[in-house]
Amino acid sequence: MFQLQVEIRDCEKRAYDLFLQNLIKGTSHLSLGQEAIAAAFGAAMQPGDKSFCTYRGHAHTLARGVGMEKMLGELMLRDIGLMRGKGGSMHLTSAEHGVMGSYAIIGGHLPIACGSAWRAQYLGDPDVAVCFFGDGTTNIGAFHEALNFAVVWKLPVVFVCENNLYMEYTPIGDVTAVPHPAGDRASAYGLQRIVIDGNDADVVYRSARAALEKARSGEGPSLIECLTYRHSGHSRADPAKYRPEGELERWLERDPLKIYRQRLIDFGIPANEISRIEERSREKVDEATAACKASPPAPETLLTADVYDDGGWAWRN
Ligand SMILES: Cc1ncc(C[n+]2csc(CCOP(=O)(O)OP(=O)(O)O)c2C)c(N)n1
Ligand SMILES: [Mg+2]
Repeated sequence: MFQLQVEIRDCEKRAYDLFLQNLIKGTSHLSLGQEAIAAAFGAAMQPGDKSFCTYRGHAHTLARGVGMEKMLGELMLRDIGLMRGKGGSMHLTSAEHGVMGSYAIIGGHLPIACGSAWRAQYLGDPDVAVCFFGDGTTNIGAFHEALNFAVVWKLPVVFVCENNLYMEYTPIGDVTAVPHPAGDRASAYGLQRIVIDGNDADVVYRSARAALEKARSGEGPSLIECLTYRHSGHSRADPAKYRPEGELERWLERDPLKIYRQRLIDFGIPANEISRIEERSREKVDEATAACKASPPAPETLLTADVYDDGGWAWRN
């Protein structure tokens, strides 16, 4: 989990650098500071499980085993990218890895995750749907509809709220009736209130394992609220000036990588072994960046590829 967190951090930082170099176009939303949640769930999930994430989905996609080359290549809209450059940052999808899409419409993917879980239940498949979303999403109707539906049908789905205190630029506390936007609403759906430290990967891992086992054994859904903080702005156009002074610094003290690095040292892992993981991650990002830069842009023919299930399109015009 340490390696995964380091790799996600380095990959996200590189994505930012590439944007500044004008090699990544359009917007994107980084998970800097929120790595522990994706890494812990990535470690706890089984290969057949399905994940559903938002536009802030680079971390969750990497955590399911999608390589850095495919990730950065997709952000750079290169042929080497995960979807050959057709999707970009906000639509990362890889059915092969169980990454069933990144959704830009707030709350839109919660009912879709229910659909996936319903399919598994109906067919008797063992996979669980894990749905990641932000605190702001809890004020959207689809959140409440999906929770009710999942509980009534006892669906194998785990809802994971990443409470980073902000919905775009608005503090979630200013617009929400309860202090914990997901946890405090769980009882309305007959669910246990689970509010955890989302910056400690071990804490998230234990909670993830319990919820996945519950879902897999036919005991129905869970709702987990993970407390965390994004180190940068909402998207890269956002300098995050609206945050009160000292808030970022306080959260940097609780940086998930810092916490986990210290945990490894406390466990007696030699410092050089930890550094080796960090160095290897930087090398991997450099190698991936070079491969992406060498890759051609997405071909124009891609525009009309994969539009129809049967592969054809011309005869429809
Ligand atoms: C239905 C809908 N309304 C508004 C938006 C614009 N929007 C994009 S991100 C965002 C904030 C979401 O905040 P949160 O759920 O806390 O996720 P975070 O960005 O913090 O991860 C909003 C309002 C949208 N994408 N979809
Ligand atoms: Mg948020």
